[in-house]
Amino acid sequence: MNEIERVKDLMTEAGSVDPTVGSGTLSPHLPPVDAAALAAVIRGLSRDSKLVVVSNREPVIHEARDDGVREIRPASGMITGIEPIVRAVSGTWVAHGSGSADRRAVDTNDRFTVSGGRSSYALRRVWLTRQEEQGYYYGVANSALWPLCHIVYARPQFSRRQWETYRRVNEKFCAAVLEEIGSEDAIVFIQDYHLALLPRLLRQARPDLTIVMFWHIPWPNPEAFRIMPWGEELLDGLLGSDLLGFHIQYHCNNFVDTVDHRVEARIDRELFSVFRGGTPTYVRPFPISVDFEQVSDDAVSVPVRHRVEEILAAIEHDGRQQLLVGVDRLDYTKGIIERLRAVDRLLLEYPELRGRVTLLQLAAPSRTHVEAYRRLGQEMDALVDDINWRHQDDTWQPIRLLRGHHDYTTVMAAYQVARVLLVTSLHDGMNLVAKEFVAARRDEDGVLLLSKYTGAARELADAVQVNPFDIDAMTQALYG
Ligand code: ADQ
Repeated sequence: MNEIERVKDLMTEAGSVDPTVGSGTLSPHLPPVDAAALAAVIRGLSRDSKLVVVSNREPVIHEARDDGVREIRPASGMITGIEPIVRAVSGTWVAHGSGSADRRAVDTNDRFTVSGGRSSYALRRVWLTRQEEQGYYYGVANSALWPLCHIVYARPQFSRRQWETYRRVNEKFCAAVLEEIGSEDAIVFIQDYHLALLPRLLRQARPDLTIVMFWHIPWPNPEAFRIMPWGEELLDGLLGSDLLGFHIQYHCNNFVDTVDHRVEARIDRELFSVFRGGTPTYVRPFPISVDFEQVSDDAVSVPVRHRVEEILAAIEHDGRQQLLVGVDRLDYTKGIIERLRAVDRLLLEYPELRGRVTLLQLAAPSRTHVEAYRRLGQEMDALVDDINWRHQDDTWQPIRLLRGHHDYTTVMAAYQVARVLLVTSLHDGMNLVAKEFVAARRDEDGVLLLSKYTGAARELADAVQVNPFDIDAMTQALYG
């Protein structure tokens, strides 16, 4: 078995989840997926090599506040999934320095040491101009590729100028990675749709590198992908990797079918690999998960128990209400509007539930410079107002919206207070909120209402699975 194959086997083992089948109540029988297991995988590949993880989003952001500089951990499933790996092998993480105080925190080589937790690692920040951020991040990545890959009826926006910026920024990341590696052997582990051209750029500069790419979001079928004007270049970029990972086999199949339709390449369906330009790219599913034991322990810690009390006091919970909980980035793929409509309909159809059910929604603002996200925020606020106005009384409101980026303790506390956790994504590569909830609820007393269109739905067979586009069915699932 070659090294890539070995990694694939180990990662699949480490990332798989096998909860026992039941009736909607969770049993957290996940095998431990911890930093050590994932690190063992990467170490297998990089025994004598340096590990460099590359992503757009940085794992730690420094923000300037009135009272000094604050360190923020962004709400990102990519970071939740990948950080334990780089931490465990004390690797280097190259990412866009996006915080207002990021430059103040780095040394003369633009590096910052991320400590805390079990071990530390180096964060190398790449600086982007506002124009680069606009074209590459808000433009190609989040107005073209994100809607293209999720297929949730949000029309992708394509612009040649933005594509040129996207290419330039990928080149910038390439230069930073090469600088970090120097003349060493290295395995470069690239994250996500922001950096699709990076594998080929690195391959051309350093054919000896081991390049692993993980695509955290869905890959669409060839019919949906065909409208991408620079599809060939994007596919060629990805095919610079030795190993290309998606969460589930279905996305691997879509990717290989897309290659088949769009570029010249030799596809080996037995090995599930693509040959373009000499070296094979193995395409494999790695169902990413969370550090189950860690989350499980954190969820019952003293700070989380205190936060539970604080949350219940803040929403004036008087013990009579069952709490439905949502924890999301404010993103149109997460089905927040559909979830609100289902709660509204529940209260209309079953008025006896008024005063007895409350939805606590944590929503972290995201990509606020993209028009579609701004509109979503406005739509959500208007709908919450509307629903509360329709059903509330002097002592109770059906929807409690906690808008903002919440810390880990608050997220864990929200899982603890939930009778039902609502994950209603219209489409989602995996969805780690669902897995965190399973890990956090040792009491096996919470219910997970989970969209069928998440990668997680393939593994979490115990959850009550719903079609989030079908509001009536969601209403009935909530009532049941
Ligand atoms: P995301 O779309 O970011 O990830 P998800 O996997 O659910 O989605 O992870 C979100 C993470 O952010 C979780 O760790 C959660 O605790 C945290 N979070 C969510 N809302 C928050 C809030 N309001 N405040 C603070 N923290 C919050 C992308 C893909 C997913 C895929 C992951 C990992 O879209 O499909 O599962 O990458 O590959």
